[in-house]
Amino acid sequence: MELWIKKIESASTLEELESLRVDTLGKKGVLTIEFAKMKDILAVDKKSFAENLNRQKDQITKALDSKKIELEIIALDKKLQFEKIDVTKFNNELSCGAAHPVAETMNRIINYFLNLNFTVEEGPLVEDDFHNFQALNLPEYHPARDMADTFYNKDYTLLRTHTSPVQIRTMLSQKAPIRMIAPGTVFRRDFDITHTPMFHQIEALVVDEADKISFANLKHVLVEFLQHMFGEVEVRFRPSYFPFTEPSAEVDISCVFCKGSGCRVCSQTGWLEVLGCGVVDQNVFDAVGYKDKSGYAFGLGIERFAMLIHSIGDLRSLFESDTRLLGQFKWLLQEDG
Ligand code: 2NL
Repeated sequence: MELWIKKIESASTLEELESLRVDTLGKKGVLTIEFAKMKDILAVDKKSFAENLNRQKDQITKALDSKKIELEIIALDKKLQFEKIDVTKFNNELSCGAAHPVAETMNRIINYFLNLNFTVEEGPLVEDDFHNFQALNLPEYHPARDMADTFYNKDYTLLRTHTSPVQIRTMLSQKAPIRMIAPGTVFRRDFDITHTPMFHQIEALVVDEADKISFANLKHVLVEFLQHMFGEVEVRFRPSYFPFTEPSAEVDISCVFCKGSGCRVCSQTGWLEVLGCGVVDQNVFDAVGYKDKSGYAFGLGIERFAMLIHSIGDLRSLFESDTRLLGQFKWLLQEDG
């Protein structure tokens, strides 16, 4: 038995150890054969014979077990040497995605107004005439309702042409005060170098008791917002007209490319138009049953903002799904987390 113990102790692989186990404790192993002799042993000798065999079996089992643990540790060490992972190594081949510049710009604007405690409201893309036009002081024969500008369905529903119906729905379901933005997809029958039939808008609406909200409030919020988005720019308000606001204004920033000195992008004017705004027209409040209220609203096109922020020259490149465009925006993920 000493010999078997020695053999076990000098085994150098788990396979070798396993065959030693079979040779000793296996079905035809030396110890198993010894145990089988029990039946031929005289009754008086049986006890000491069995005790002796069991002791030997214990010794062999112990030797096998401890050698097994030893060899397993060695095998694991060997395996780890080959499978070592350097967690500090940078994998240049890892490729990650990027938010589309329109989505990223929309998120930036949403986050800005969330910080000002505005709520974010949503509504259906398929709208009806009341929410999209009538309630917004766009009467029945207004040119904006023209079949040439609006996608109408057979059942007289339509694809919303702006996100304003979301504000109408919000005013119909909530009481003032309201501070909200409505970001989303809108549709118009326009397709040329500067227009796509599907694009994105964010509109904002603030409503409170009569005389509480003024054009001055609107002007302050917009100047702060535009300087947050575009940096140190001049902001200019030009009188304009929208059916849903009175007074109304279009807002320009000094050209982000030439700093106002005149270039191709700003058509030598030094200014870029970025949004439209105004004080909510009383007719809109009447349409939603708001009494003695005051408010301001503004609306902007996300694509235009994205193009100005990222110096994208061609609107169509935003809709071509060319990964070479998206690839240029991966760094934004690292910056914003
Ligand atoms: C633009 C101009 C604007 C609004 C949108 C609005 C909505 C309600 C009431 C009053 Cl419910 N106004 N929206 C007001 C002024 C301008 O958008 O150029 N958008 C791209």
